[in-house]
Amino acid sequence: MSAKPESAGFAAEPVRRTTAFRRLLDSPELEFLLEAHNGISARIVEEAGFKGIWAGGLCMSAQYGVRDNNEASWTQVLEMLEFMADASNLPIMLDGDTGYGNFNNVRRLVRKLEQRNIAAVCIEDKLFPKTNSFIDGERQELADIDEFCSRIKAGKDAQSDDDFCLITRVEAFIAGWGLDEALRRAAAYHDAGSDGILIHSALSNPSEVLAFKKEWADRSPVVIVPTKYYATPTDAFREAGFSIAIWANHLLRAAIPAMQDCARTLARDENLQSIEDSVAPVREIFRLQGASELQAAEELYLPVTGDQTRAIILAASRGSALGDLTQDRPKAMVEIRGKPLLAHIVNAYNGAGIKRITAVTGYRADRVDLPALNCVENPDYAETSELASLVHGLAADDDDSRDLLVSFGDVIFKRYILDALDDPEADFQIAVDADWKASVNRERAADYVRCSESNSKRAFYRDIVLEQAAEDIPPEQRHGEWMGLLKVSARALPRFRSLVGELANLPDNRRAKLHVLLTELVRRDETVRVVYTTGHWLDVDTLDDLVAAGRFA
Ligand code: SPV
Ligand code: MG
Repeated sequence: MSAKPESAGFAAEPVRRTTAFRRLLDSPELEFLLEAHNGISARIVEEAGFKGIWAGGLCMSAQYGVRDNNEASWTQVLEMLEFMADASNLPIMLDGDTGYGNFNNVRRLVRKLEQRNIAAVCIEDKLFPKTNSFIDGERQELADIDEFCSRIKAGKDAQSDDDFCLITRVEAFIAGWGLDEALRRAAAYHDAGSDGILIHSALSNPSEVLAFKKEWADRSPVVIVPTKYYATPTDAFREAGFSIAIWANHLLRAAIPAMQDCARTLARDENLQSIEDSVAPVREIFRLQGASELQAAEELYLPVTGDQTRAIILAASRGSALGDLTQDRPKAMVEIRGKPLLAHIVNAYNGAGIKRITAVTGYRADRVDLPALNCVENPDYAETSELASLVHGLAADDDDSRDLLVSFGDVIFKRYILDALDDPEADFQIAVDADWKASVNRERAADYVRCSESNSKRAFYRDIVLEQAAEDIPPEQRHGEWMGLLKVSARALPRFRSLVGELANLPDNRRAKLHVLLTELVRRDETVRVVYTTGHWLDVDTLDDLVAAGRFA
């Protein structure tokens, strides 16, 4: 495929990782690969600015907790490579050990690596199962040259991308042979089609690799792993003309003392304070995982759920009618079937997928303590009422990107009523019990409503709107009782906020209840949609209500 010229107005094609690796190998500069052994370390290597990754056998086996003796299977290595290739865009060279067998294993390996977007593989002239070069290297047996060349040829024949690289690693020095053997092997491997030579040495000085490079000259690129001759200045490698230096194990080695220190400190101190400042914040893990990309994708793909709604529960009042029961707690915390009233309300919200809930507290605010509930206090609860509490609830959460539900801390309801307030077009929706007569004998103030139409089968198919809400609507004009549930669309929230603020500032409204707000919405030509239900809610005012609530819950 020919590259499209940028000047012709086409975007440049992304460089394939194989091509990127081949450029590193062929570059006249000394290039560097850093070791990575899993997805997160691969990302860290890329972020640090490296141009390529060494997927080293030592560190990959170590992160699995096994020895560098082919104890991890080659497919386990492959699986990890897949995570690494997903986590970074860099070309990765696999330390393919001996190729995991003979020519047949190597060609299958190459095909599988190409499928996983791995740019290169390095195989070493030893026998399966291999041993790490730094463990008794002199006792390690080298492969027969011809047999090893068959691995190289089969690997090269198997690749389908011309830029995929197969590097061969000469272990002659490791196994105690001299320069002549190293050169003899390198020449044979080169003739078999190898793209470059990795010359390895376990000496603490670079004499072996420098001697090799001097004789080999530029017959093909030469790669080194200076783990043992680490004290050599990097410029010495540059001057000698090496192609790539591999820092082969340093991320894992950096992590080991950090993990050991952290583990020992925690075992000794049994608290997290002493290590908190020396460990990465959790959000750094999220960043490295790319969590923000998923959040953006969720907004794009996931259906809108209840989580698009938040709630404010007005729970500031004592509920004196409950006598001793509210001596040391607000009404919302009185227990019904072993759980506070408020917990039943929170459960109904949670059941509808609503988690973000603010409770406005007042009387004995210290007793309102439920998990995952955000509390805000109305300090003037004794001299104010519902409207003032709502001001505090709105001020506590300025997220106007979600719809808002408002309800009372002493009203329990079935979850389906929340689901019924589901008109996406409506800016204001209220739940009204059409069966208001069922509770008319109770001695209590109730928020009655007059609507555009009474509840009926016909009404089910129509948009019913609120006309008035008040405690003193004459019985013949009542269409139902408002159960305290109001839903405000995110769209209307800015309007709603300013109206609530305006009304609450009027001196006459210091003790105003929410029906004042509903009627004012209507007066200002807002459409307040009415959703009729019959029953399935309960306003807890008296001891009798409490008994009924026990049955209801
Ligand atoms: C590796 O990193 O696994 C290597 C280099 O093969 S070495 O450990 O030096 O043999
Ligand atoms: Mg290795």
